[in-house]
Amino acid sequence: MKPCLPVLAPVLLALGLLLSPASHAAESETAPPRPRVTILATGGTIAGAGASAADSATYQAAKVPVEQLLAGVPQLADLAEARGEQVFQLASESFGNEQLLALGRRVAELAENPEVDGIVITHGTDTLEETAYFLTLVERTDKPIVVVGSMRPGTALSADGALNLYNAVAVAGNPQARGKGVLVTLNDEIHSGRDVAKALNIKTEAFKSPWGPLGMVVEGKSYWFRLPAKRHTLDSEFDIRRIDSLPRVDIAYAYGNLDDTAYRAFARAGAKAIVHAGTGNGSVAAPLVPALRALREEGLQIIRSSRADQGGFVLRNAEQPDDRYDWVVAHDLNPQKARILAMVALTRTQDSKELQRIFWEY
Ligand code: DAS
Repeated sequence: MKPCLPVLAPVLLALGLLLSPASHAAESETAPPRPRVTILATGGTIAGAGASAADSATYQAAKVPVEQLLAGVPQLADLAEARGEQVFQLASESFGNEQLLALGRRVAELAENPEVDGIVITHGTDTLEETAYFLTLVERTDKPIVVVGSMRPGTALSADGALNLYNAVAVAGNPQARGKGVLVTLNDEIHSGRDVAKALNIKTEAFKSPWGPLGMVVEGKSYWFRLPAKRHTLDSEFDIRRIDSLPRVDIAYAYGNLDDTAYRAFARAGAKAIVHAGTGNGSVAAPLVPALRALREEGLQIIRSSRADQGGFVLRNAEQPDDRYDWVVAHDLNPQKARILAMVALTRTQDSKELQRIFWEY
């Protein structure tokens, strides 16, 4: 005859295998409060929708509102008290300086709010790396700020957005994520907002950091292996609350047979700096040097970076006499990140030696 539970209960209780209703209630009363995470939605594929489940690459980005994103992942409630806010509904290739500033200001307001423990930003993947770097430069907080996107729309088979969002909220609610700069989580990895870039445009394993991810997030738990080495957030000299506008900085992509047409056009359009996305070690074709030197003499900053897609490593006076030409080198920043740093730095200095210090430190 099977012994019934009332007989077994005292034994199970004694063994701690069965919590009495009272201790259950006590346990839930003693469970730590869930972190309060705000999710700022801006659009992108993570909010995308395709016509059929087989459409993993053919879809419209920036369609699904934030309430629906959150409703699609009810497990978020196990991780945090999550609330959503729709900041924009854009494919991120359409982000401009105005979106960067508006998003940065909203993040700063939330970071100052004692009722907010962490912030997640859902974002298109095309310019996610630029936004993440911008925020790491200008947000003066140690609260976790996690930028997340997806490579497939939520309507597709094996969509990656729901788990990416779950992991992003897990990291944003994790006190261990404090003070590590702005983070990017996709594909189970935790990357530094400074280092990460979109290396592939079709795989879920799209984002790479040349020096490796900071960690992993698996089943909502974060595992850390490295820390950022460059200045960021609380250690930054920049503050979104003191930036009214961003100067124009353009990127000229180098290739064989390039002439100075693009550089002169950018200068005429009012660029304060041009990032030269050079071949190899940020090389500059000989016929181009006089034009870039002339632009420098007219007051425009020249910043040498590398078009190498796994990240460059441009050193001063290696390929070009930067000291003599008074040019700046972008160190290991790719051209699009060099542009972000140049814009932010130019809000505080026009001095090329100060600019170079900033490129070494950030
Ligand atoms: N167009 C892309 C963007 O919004 C879609 C994506 O991959 O998120 O960045």
